[in-house]
Amino acid sequence: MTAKFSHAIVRKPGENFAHGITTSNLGPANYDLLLKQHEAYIERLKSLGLEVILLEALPKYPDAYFVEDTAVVTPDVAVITNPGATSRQGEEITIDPVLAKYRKTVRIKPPGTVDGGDVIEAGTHFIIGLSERTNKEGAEQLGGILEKYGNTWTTVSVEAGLHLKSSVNYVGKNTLLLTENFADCDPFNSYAKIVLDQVEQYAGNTLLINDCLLTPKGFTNTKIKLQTLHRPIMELDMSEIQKMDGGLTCLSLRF
Ligand code: CIR
Repeated sequence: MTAKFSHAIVRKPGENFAHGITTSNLGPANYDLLLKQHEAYIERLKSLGLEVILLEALPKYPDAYFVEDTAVVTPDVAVITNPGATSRQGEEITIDPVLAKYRKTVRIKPPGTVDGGDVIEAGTHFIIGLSERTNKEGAEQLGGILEKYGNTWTTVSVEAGLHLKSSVNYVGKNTLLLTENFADCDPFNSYAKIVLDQVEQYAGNTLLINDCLLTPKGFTNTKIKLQTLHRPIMELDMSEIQKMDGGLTCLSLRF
């Protein structure tokens, strides 16, 4: 069973968003369009019945609207991360009191680092990507906390892409949507797999909200493949957010 979400935390992108970290070569993002895409994302979450908690931009942290990286929220606990990028450390401090209204919060402590974008939640099983942002120490701390609440966990090495969820996402029905280079990884053996076309890798960042799949606009073959799951599919234009290395999951914390 996948958790049903009733809430989402999002944060407005700040005017200085362009100072955020990016490796993309898609050109500069347009702020007005980025804001419009962010607003459309919020409206979509609301239309799916979620109560959306909108936080103000954090001028000191141009990447702070990628709130997913600051916590891992389960039905029982909110684990506040220690983000792996130095320029993002401190974002999590502002998320703790917001989540504390809904869950007991527990912190990942240095030298452990974790970005929420590296953590796949598939029911009560968690797959933690070891990446440039999430280290072994952080994964072990997180795994230990998850275990305390009756969950299981494993790790997988992230050799390509920024975060694990840049390439692999749980889309319900015991199925993972993933890029070809993750298709043969052992931790994914017990799942059905939908493998993305090489040219549609970005659509790997598809977000399951309750029974609906939110997927980035313009990835036709992925949409066709997702139709085999017999769930409603909704597309959102993510062009500007993609330019900042972000995707659909990154923009919210769901619980
Ligand atoms: C970063 O590099 O940290 C941001 N520019 C993008 C973060 C995307 N977050 C995510 O995939 N969970």
